[in-house]
Amino acid sequence: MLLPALSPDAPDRPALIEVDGRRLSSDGLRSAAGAVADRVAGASVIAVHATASLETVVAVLGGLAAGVPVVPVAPDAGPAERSHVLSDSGAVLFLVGAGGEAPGAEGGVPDGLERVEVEVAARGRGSHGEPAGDATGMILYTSGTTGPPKGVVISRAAIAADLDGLADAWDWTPTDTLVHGLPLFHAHGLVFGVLGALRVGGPLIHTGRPTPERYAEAVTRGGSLYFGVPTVWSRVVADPAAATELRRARLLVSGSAPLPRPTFDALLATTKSAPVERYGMTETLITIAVRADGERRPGWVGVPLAGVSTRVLGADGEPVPADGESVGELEVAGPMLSDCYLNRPDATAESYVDGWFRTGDVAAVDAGGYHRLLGRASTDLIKSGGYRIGAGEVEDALLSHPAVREAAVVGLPDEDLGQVVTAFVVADGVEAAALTDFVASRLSVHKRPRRVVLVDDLPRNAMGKVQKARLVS
Ligand code: MCA
Ligand code: AMP
Repeated sequence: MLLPALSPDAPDRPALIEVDGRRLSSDGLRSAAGAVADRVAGASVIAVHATASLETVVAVLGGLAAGVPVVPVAPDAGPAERSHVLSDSGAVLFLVGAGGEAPGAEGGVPDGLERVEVEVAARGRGSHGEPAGDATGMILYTSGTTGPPKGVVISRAAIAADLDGLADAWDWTPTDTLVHGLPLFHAHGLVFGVLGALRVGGPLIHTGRPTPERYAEAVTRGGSLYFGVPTVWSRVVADPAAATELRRARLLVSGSAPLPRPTFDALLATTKSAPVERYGMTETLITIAVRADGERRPGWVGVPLAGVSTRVLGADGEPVPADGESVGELEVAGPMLSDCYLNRPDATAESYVDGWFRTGDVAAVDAGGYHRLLGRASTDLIKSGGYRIGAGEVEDALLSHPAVREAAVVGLPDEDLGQVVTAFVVADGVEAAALTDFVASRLSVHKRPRRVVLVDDLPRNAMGKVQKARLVS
C-alpha cells in the first residue's frame, strides 16, 4: 500500500497533518480523502489547484486512493501555463478548495472542464482497491530549456521506492514530526514533504510559507525533521532567534538547488548541526543523499539511495575517475525513476536511455561514492529559490509582448535566491517593470524576470546566435 498511514487498520493520530494552522487526524484525513476518491473514481486524470492548504492534500490523497493520476497545478500559474498543463495532461476534472479563490476561464481553465469542490469536512469510504505499482501516481510539470513545461509521468512504485529510500537514509520513523512550508505542486513539498510523512506514518506540520519564524515555532510542537530549499536556509541563518530555536531539531535537510558554503557554515554555527544535502530531480525523485549518520561536507550531496546506481560520464562517454575532482555528466538509474515525459517521445528518447536518466547536471564522485554537484550543463535551465525555470519559456513570454523585439534570459548569481532570472531585452518604449509584470501574468509568478535590462542589441556570434556566456560574465 502506498500510504499505510491512511489504511483503516492504522492507529488514529489526532493531529496527523497540519497545513497553515489547520489540522486533520488520520481518521479525518482518510474519510475526507475517501469522499474525494468516491467522487473521482473512474476518471482518467485529475488536476488539482495546488494551493498550500489542507484541501490540496485531501484532493491529492483522494486521487491516489482512487487510483487516478493526479496533476498538481501551480496556483499562481498564468493563463497560458495553466491552459497548457490542463490540456496536455488530459485532465477531466479540476479539483479546487471549497470556498477558496480558484481561476476560471480567464485563468486558462477550459470552459468544459468540470470543477469539483473539495471539502475537508466531507466523509467518504474511499475503498477502491490498491492499484498496481506500475500505475501512474502523478504527473508533475517541470521546465525544460525551451518550450512549455513537460509532464513527468511518475508511477506509484517509483514514489514508494523513493520514500522508503529516504526513510532508510534519514532514520525517518513515525516518531519524527516533519516540518516544511514548501509549495504543494512540486516533488519537494508534495511527494517528499507530504506523501513522505504519510508513508512513514509520522505527523507533518506544513507552515503555509517557509519563513524562519514559522519553522522555529514548529520546534516547540515537536518538529524534528525539517525540509527546505537553500533560500529558506539562508533566510533562517539571517534570523538568529529562529536559527537558535532550530537547535532542538534532529535533522535539517537541504535540497532542490546548491546550498552555498556560507549558508552551510552559518547553519552549523547557529543551529549547532550541519544540514544534510540531498540531490534529485522531478524526473528521478531523490537519488542521492547524505545519510543521517553520514559525513556532512558542504557542496557534497552524499551517496546513492538504496537501489540507485550512478555514473559520471566524460565528453568521451566513458566514466570519469572517481577522484572527487574529475567532472562529467551525471546519469542515474533506480526504481524511483519516472516513466517518461507525457506526449513527448522526442524528449523522452533523449533523456531516458537504457534504464539510465541523463540528468544534465555536472558532477564529480569520490572513491567513497560521495557526489559533488557543480551545476547544470546548460545555462538555459535556471534554479531560482529552488524553482526550475527554462530560459526559453521566459524568452517566449517576453517575445509575445508587442514592444519586445529580442530577448535573452539567463540566471545571474544571487545571495538570496541562488540565481535570479535576468532578461536582456531589446524593446521599443516599454518599462522594465512592466515586462516583469507581463511575464508574471502569463507564466507562474516565480518565473518572472526579477531583473530586466533594456539593451540596444544582444551579443551574437558570427552565426547570429546569442552568446549567453557574455551576458552572465
Ligand atoms: C511578486 N509577486 C508578484 C510579482 N512580484 N505577483 C505578480 N506580479 C509580480 N510582478 C508576489 C507573488 O505572487 C507572491 O505572492 C509574492 O509576491 C512573493 O513571491 P516570490 O517572489 O516567489 O517569493 P520569494 O520570497 O522570492 O520566495 C522564496 C521561496 C520560494 C519561499 C524560497 O522561492 C519557494 O517557495 N521555493 C521553493 C521551490 C521548490 O519547492 N522547488 C522544488 C522543485 P504570495 O505571497 O501571494 O504568494 S522539486 C525539485 O527541485 C527536486 C525534485 C528536488 O530536488 O527537490
Ligand atoms: P527540479 O526538476 O525542479 O526538481 O530540479 C532538478 C534540478 O535541481 C537538478 O537537475 C539539479 O540541477 C538541482 N538540484 C536539486 N537538488 C540539488 C542539490 N542538492 N544541489 C545542487 N543542485 C540540486
